[in-house]
Amino acid sequence: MVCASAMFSVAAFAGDKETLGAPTDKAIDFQRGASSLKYEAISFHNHILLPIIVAIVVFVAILLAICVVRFNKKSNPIPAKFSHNTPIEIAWTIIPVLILMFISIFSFRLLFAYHNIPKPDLTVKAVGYQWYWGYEYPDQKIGEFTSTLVKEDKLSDDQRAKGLYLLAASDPMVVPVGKVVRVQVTGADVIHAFAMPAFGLKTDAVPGRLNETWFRADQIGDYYGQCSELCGVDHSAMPIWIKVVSQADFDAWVASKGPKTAPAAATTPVSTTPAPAGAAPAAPAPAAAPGATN
Ligand SMILES: [Cu+2]
Repeated sequence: MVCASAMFSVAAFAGDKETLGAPTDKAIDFQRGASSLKYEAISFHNHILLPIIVAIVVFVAILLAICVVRFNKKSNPIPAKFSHNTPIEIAWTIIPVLILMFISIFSFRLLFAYHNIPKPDLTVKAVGYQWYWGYEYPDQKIGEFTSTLVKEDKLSDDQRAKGLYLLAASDPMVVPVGKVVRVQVTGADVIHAFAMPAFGLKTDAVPGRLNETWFRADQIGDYYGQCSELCGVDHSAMPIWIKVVSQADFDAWVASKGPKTAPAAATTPVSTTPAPAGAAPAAPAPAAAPGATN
């Protein structure tokens, strides 16, 4: 079993794939998305908000220029005395309301898209701890395993080349491509936030509360995010690594990770940094960890 897992971990994740989430040199726009929610969020920004913002800025700049040129002391020595203009006041109240209503149509549409989770193919529970993440697959009977930061001096050359400082994690959340993944998010100690820019996700991990979000990854690859709620001294050391694989690879990963009957205390943590007591990963031997390949 261990041998098969080791072979799997070498072979399964090879080949060209997407890597999103690392900083990109000289980039100014949003990072590319890899899920429908993110495409819609980017489209909402680029096609609805941005034109409206630009139009308003141009309009106000023109008004300002007119005021500066036509109503300065030299060209308008005797200023008008009136201070009210009812039609204009009605217009500058109604028009912004109409603009906001127009924006809200698209804003609510996006909000509902986030809220109305399609029938999930897979459920993953993500638990935020000070300072690492735990992932659990209840339907696959995979008990919680932890995902900790790969420290800077432990980064592989590949990770270094991809700019994965503070993004590389010991173990990924593995999900199949093209499937609806429901993520249940909670916190074990303080409030954290599960954020994955490539999928347009940011959901608070609140102790005692189970929040839900979802995504459907379009492309096989590695996606990186970070805890996005200030949660203590190592807040910056809580990377989130989602590994999107083919269904076959996912099934193989589930089999390698599979339900274990051995007590958790007997297993060796796969993390590069030791997880605190009580959070012993239910993972098998380190050889089975896909993280070892990256
Ligand atoms: Cu956190």
